[in-house]
Formats: sequence, C-alpha cells, structure tokens
Amino acid sequence: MTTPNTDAKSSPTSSRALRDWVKEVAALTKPDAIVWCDGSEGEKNRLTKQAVAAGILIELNQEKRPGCYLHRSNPNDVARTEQLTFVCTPKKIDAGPTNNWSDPVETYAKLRGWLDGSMRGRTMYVVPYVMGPLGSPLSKVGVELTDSLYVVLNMRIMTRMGMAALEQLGESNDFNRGIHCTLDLNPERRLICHFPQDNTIISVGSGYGGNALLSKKCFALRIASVLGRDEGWLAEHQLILGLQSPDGETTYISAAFPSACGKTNLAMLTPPAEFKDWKIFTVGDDIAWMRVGPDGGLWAVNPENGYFGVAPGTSAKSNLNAMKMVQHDTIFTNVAMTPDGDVWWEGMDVPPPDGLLDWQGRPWKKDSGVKAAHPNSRFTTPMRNNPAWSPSADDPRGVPISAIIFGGRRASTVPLVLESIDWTHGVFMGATMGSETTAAASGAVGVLRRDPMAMLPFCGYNMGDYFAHWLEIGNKAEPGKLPKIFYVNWFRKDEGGRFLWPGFGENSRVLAWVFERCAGRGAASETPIGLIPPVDGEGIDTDGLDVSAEDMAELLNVDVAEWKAQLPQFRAHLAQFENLPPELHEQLDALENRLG
Ligand code: GTP
Ligand code: SPV
Ligand code: MN
Repeated sequence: MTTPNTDAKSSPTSSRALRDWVKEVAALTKPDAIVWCDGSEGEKNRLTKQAVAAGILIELNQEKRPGCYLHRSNPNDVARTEQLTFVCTPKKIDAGPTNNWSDPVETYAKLRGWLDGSMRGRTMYVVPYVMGPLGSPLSKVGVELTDSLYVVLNMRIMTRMGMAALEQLGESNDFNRGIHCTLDLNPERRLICHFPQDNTIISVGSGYGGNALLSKKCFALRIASVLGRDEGWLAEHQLILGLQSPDGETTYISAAFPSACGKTNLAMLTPPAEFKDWKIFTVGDDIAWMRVGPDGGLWAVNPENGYFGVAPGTSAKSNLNAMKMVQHDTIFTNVAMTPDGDVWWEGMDVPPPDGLLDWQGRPWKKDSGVKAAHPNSRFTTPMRNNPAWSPSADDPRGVPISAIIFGGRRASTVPLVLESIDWTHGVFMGATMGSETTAAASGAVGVLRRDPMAMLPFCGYNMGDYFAHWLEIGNKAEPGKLPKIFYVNWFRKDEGGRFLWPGFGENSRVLAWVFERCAGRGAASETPIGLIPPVDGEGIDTDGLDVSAEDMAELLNVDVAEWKAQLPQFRAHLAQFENLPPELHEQLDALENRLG
C-alpha cells in the first residue's frame, strides 16, 4: 500500500505543488511505500543498514575506514551514457546540433509507459535537496523521486538534502522535478531525458553517477544552463579554488576541464616543498554557478555539497587531501577490495595485496593485464571531509572569480599554459577547445573531440546561443572586473608517450603565474595563439622542478604548423552552429591571420 503521507496533514512539506506531484508520480509508478527523506543522521544509519542487508552496499573495514562502504554497480552500468541522454525541447533547434533531441510529447508518453507500475514491490524515496549555500539567492531547490537506496545515500553526500530543502522551498512551486527509476538496468530501456521548459528530468534504467544522481549533471548543468540563459547567469562544469599567495592574499580561480581531466585534483592540490608558502583551498570540484555581482565582477558558488571523484590515479603523492578525505564516511563505487575489507585501485601507489577482489567481486590476479578497479571507479565523499575545504563554499554570496582556466587532455599542440588576449578571445579558446575522451562516459577512450568549455555533454541548449551568452556575460560585467581567461594542458607527451609535465602538485607553479598575471605582474610573451610565460626564467618558477630545460621548452612551444593544421577542424566545428555569434568567426579569421 502506498503510504498516504502526500496529504497536507501528514506531509512534511507545505508546498502543495510538491505534494501533488509526489502523489501523481506515485499513482503512476505504484510503489509499495513512499519515504520522505529528512537528511538526518538517524535516517542515514537506518538506510545504510537496509542497503547492506540488501547487498547494495558492502561494509568496509570499519576500523580502517569508519563509515565507508563499497557499491558494485551492474557491469553494464559504469559511466554516463551520452548516446542515451536527451534534451526534449518543443523545437529541435533549441537543443542544438550537439545534443540528442527527442520530441517532448512522444518522449513523455514513452517514459510514462515504462514508468507505469515500475516501482511495484519497491519503495519510492522523496529526496528534497538544495543546490548552493543554504539561504543564498543563487541556490535552487530540486526534488528527486527515486527507487534506489544507493542514489538516496549518495544524494545525501552530494547535496544539502532533507528538511533544509523543504524549509528553503516553503510553499513554493519552484523546484526541479527529477524522477529516477532503476527498472531492470537493461540498456535497451535506459534513457536520461531533460525537459527544460518544465524544469523536469526523467532518468530510467541506470543507477550510475551522472545518470542517476539527478542533482549533478542533469539539474546543476543541463537544466541549470537553460535557467542561466533565461536569468542571465552561467552554469558551468568548473572547479572553484582559492589560491593564497605567500603574502596571504587569496585569489579565486575556476577551471573547466572535461570529465576525468583533472578538476578534483587541481581543486585540492598540495603545492610542492618549494611552494609551501602557497596554499590551495577547495570551494568546488566539478560545478560552478556564476553571475555578475553588484560590483560588476563574476561571482561563483559551488552548488554541490560533496565530491564524486575518480579513484584511479589518486595516491598520497598525487592527491594527499583526497586520500585523507576518503578515509571516513565515503561510498566507493567499483573499486577493488582487499581481503581485510579495505579499498584498492590502480595508481594508489601501494602494491596490490594478495587475495584482492576486482570491481566485480572476482578474485584478481597480478599481471593478468586486467584492471582491478574500474577505470571510472569513484568515491562519494562530503566536501567537509577535505582538509583543504574552504568555508567560503558556504558563503551565500559566493566567491569573486579572478581567472577562468580552460583545459583538456592533449598529447600535442596545446602548450602548458596560455593567456587569452581578452574576454572574446578567451570565449573563442573555450569554444574551440579539444580533449581526448576518457572512461567517465561509455564509448572509446583517447579520441580527440571538440568539447567547448568542457560542456559538450552538459549544455542543455543550443551551443551557438551558449557562446553568445558567454559574450553577453562579458558585456554585462565591469571591464576591469572581468576574470582573465587562460588555457592549460597538463597532458602533453613526448614521442615515447611519456608525460612531459609532472602535473598534480606541480600545477601550482602554473597557478602562481596565473596569480601574477591577474595581479598585473608576471612576464608574458606574445604568440599568434595568445600570451605564454617566457621560457627563460621570468615565466614559470621552475626552482626545484624535475623537468629538463628541453622538456620545458617543448611544453611552452607554440608550433605554428601544428596550429595551422588545426584550423580546418576549428572551422568545421564552428560551422555546425547556424547561430554562431559573428565575434567567433572574426576570432577564427584573426587567428588565421596571426598564424600567417
Ligand atoms: P570528473 O569527475 O569526471 O569531472 O573528472 P575531473 O575533471 O575531476 O578529473 P580528476 O581530477 O578526477 O582526474 C582524472 C584523472 O586524471 C585521474 O586519474 C587523475 O589521477 C588524473 N590527473 C589529474 N590531474 C593530473 C595531472 O596534472 N597530470 C596527469 N598526468 N594526470 C592527472
Ligand atoms: C563527469 O563525468 O564529469 C563526472 C562524473 O563528474 S558523473 O557524475 O558521472 O557525471
Ligand atoms: Mn565532472
């Protein structure tokens, strides 16, 4: 029987619209019970016990990792599925050439068919959540209805979930409606559909990450980007960090890198010994909502409350803060498990113990050539676990952004760091950036694709309009207050496939140059593609850095022939957008001229 707590008397919400919607979805999906989540500690303990009893979570060694659990997802459901992700606007042109589109009327009808009776024998959880600092004018409320306990427990980490959200909602009708139903995890019946005109998401047939935790990519990026277009702000796939210089001055920097290209790592890096007087504080590791503030500058909040980070490659050497934060109260997904109930993954920098179970729970053999942890295995951890967490993540005003960094995974061509000539040139750099694909989405890995502003899979509307919106934000801000725009590449390789740049903590050397440039200092050399730090001395501080002079020269080299060879790709990429702002055509022509 459906519990009757959708009535005004017994319901925890004073929003009639929310009660009505929950009732309507329950009438369709027909769950055995409805549970309204309050976000309390007691609720977490109760649901965790249930998840362990049901085999959804495996309790890890509670002495070594208190409050930590392991989840093994269905092996066919291990990453976002971009080919099954749709933007369902009334007009196809509004989804644009880079999104899958389907007709909203037909899609609602098809999904209703799939949802009919889909929660029979199951519980429907009502998960209210706030994206952004509580009480902030920049925050938004969402409610996810889900039949997955894994989703509920992850949403509790990733968002400000429960009563606080119902309080923020009050009697309002203004909340994102997310319906998530696991079905039978058959990829034939898996769809992640967005209806921006209704502020609604329906996701069926997947229990994984960005497909199922609807607050994240579905709401905070795809739907929020449309809200931002209409309301005059930006929803971006960007980390936010505070960089404190040896003088104690803090500058906030945001950075857009595609999935699995280094946002979490940069957001909490530990500077090397020579840079110990510089400090990094994390505001956010994946998403930034940004708008022009009363002072004419760009202000950003991290809408999330936790991190859903990539496990492989995370070690005490590469990311000490991450290793510390996943020590407790963390849910691991698809990592390997040691015989004593601890976790292990490739690149952890500790040898795999005998008796390791792989991410599917099968005994794993060393040197078998098979990975023990899935390449897209992850941890979900509360942001307050991070030793580098910045309390300004809770500031309702957000933080003022001085620099925006774009970046991607490029084995060649793109130098270590590049500064744009101005905002419009920076928007052009973002609009044409490319990156090699990673395991964060299903499909081939290592294929170069254009991923504008790291938003290719996440922009909920026509990307031509999106570029125009970036230019408008630039016009709205005070010229002197606009962030400077940079472009970085940690992933340049030599012919033998070796990374030329050590990355991770050493990236603080590049941040220090960015800081100096923002302060109106720091040397830069003009090149046809933008400003780069001079190779000899005045640019990147290489004191104590283990990179040869030849490698450093290669990292900062701008090969005009290579850049010229990219121009046809740029042109073809931009040609997809019928409504491309003329400024970007002009930027392309200007680049072509500068390259000669
Ligand atoms: P999403 O959560 O998918 O959006 O990814 P992300 O952008 O936060 O990427 P993350 O920081 O998790 O890094 C992804 C992978 O890249 C991990 O395996 C890291 O170890 C690796 N990585 C991160 N930074 C660097 C770097 O500076 N150099 C190199 N070589 N690898 C890096
Ligand atoms: C990404 O793919 O960019 C992620 C992981 O941050 S997911 O939540 O699955 O989208
Ligand atoms: Mn991401």
